[in-house]
Parts: sequence; structure tokens; C-alpha cells
Amino acid sequence: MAVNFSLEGKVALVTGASYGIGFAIASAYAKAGATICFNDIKQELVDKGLAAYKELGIEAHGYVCDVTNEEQVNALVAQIEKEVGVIDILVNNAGIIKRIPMCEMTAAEFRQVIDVDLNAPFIVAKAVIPSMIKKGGGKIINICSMMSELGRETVSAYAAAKGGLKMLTRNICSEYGKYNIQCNGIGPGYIETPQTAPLRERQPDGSRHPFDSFIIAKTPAERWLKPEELAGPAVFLASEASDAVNGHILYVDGGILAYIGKQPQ
Ligand code: NAP
Ligand code: GCO
Repeated sequence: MAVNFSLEGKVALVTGASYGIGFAIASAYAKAGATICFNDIKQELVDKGLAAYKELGIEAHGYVCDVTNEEQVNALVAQIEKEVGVIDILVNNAGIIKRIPMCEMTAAEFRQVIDVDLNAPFIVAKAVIPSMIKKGGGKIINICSMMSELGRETVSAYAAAKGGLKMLTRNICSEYGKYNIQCNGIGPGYIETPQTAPLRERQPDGSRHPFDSFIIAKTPAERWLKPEELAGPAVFLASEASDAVNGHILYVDGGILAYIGKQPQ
């Protein structure tokens, strides 16, 4: 029996996909046959994203929408259903991080990270599930993190959100699996995107950022990963090939979670 990795005829919404990981995943979905919808908070970034997709020969549908705003999200889903079609594949990708020592972080800052990284995936999934049920099924992919499993200094809000997102993923699986909805997560390792750029900045003397060196030592492949390396796992989880996979977090981390780390020389 041929395994079906095709996304032909499917409508995909990837949140926060003007660039970065979301852009790489949405581009791969387009190459697998899906129609791409994405959003960003700012029109200028939606426009930049549309141009970037066009450069790849992809006619994407871009929308301004703040994923933390339930009214905007419901309007976005209704507009996509009217203009493009029912959403078959949702990737909850939009996310932020604030790297602040916990006792220096305000409650407002903590709440802001939880709002984008955990409340928003709930809001957007809740908005798309009813039509997925009517259509006979769907795919929801939540972009988790190493911090769904591990903590580190300064990322308390982000780790709490991504840990919660792992359990939201499992709960959507549990509650909606009977409607042929598969909800899984992707847990990227350390990826070269604007979000991690501060961790890779060269030092004034030209040496690597200490965190950069740390990740190199923690990754068996001894390198940061590229957004495009998430494409294959993302296509798999969006396709019929993964219909029996549900509630799973697929770590695409180059082996970080399996590795104690290189012994200091
Ligand atoms: P990024 O470069 O910072 O991009 C994040 C995207 O989300 C941007 O397009 C951003 O738009 C959008 N966004 C933020 N808040 C939003 C909101 N309220 N409404 C709509 N869009 C919003 O991040 P990335 O590195 O590509 O990461 C994407 C996802 O992967 C995030 O969930 C992140 O936590 C996760 N992740 C990243 C890594 C990594 O190493 N990079 C590893 C594991 C997991 P604006 O530019 O307008 O803010
Ligand atoms: C950090 C990084 C990480 C990555 C990613 C790792 O400050 O440690 O930003 O959190 O973004 O989530 O999987």
C-alpha cells in the first residue's frame, strides 16, 4: 500500500508564518500540494511574507490577525472558510519568548508569553475544530519546544507555556480523536531564526556567543538546525501517513534530548 504524504487539495493555516519556522513549514506544505493561509500581527509583515512566498512560486493567502484575540481569530477562520475553504490543517506556530530571570519578570510579562504561546493555540484550535468535525477530520500541529521537557535560566514563562502546550496537544487528541482529528506537536531543537538570533550573536572579540557554544556542545550534530529541517516531520504530521499518530510530540532536535552533552575539553 502506497504511503500518502501528499497534501493535495488541503487548506492549511500556519499562524505567525511570515518568516521563520512557520514560513518553512508553510512552504513545505505548499510544495506538498496544500493551499497556504498565514497570519501576522502587522500588515507590513503579511505583505513581506506574501512576497517571500511568491518568490518561491507560492500563491499564499495572508491575513492580519493577533492570535491572542479570540474575536480576530474567529473572524480570520470565517474569512478563510469563505475565501479559501475549510481548514484541514492547523499549525499553531506563532510564539514569543522573553528571556528574563523569573524574579525580575513582571506578572504582566509572564502573562503575555502564556497568552501567545499557550492561550492562543487553545483559541485557534477551538476556532477550527467544529468545521474539522463537520468535514470528517483534520490535523492540528502545535509547535512545542525543548522547553516542553526541560527548563533553563530566564525562560520560566516560555517553559511553562510550552509544557502546557504539550498537555493541550494530548488533551485535544483525547477529546477529538473520535472525530478523526489528529493533534500532535513538533518540538524543535535550537533553530536558526530571528527568535534565537540573540543567542548566536558573535562577541566583540569575534568569538561565539557563550550560549551558541553551549548548544553546539549539547547537540550531537554539533550545529544549530535550520527551519527547513522541520519541513519533513511537519508534512508527515499533516498527511494521511500519520493518521494513526495522535497526542505525540515529535522532537526534531538533532538528538539534544538524548545526549548528556560533550565533556568540556
Ligand atoms: P520568530 O522568528 O520569532 O517568529 C514568530 C512569529 O510569530 C512571527 O511571525 C511573529 O510575528 C508571530 N507572532 C508573535 N506573536 C503573535 C501574535 N500575537 N499573533 C500573530 N502572530 C504572532 O519565531 P520562530 O523561531 O520562527 O518560532 C516559531 C515557533 O517555534 C514559536 O512558537 C517558537 O516558540 C517555536 N520554537 C522555536 C525554536 C527556535 O529555536 N527558533 C525552537 C523551538 C520552538 P511578529 O514578527 O509580528 O511578532
Ligand atoms: C532559549 C531558546 C529556546 C528555543 C527553543 C528550544 O532561549 O532557550 O529560545 O527556547 O527557542 O524553544 O526548543
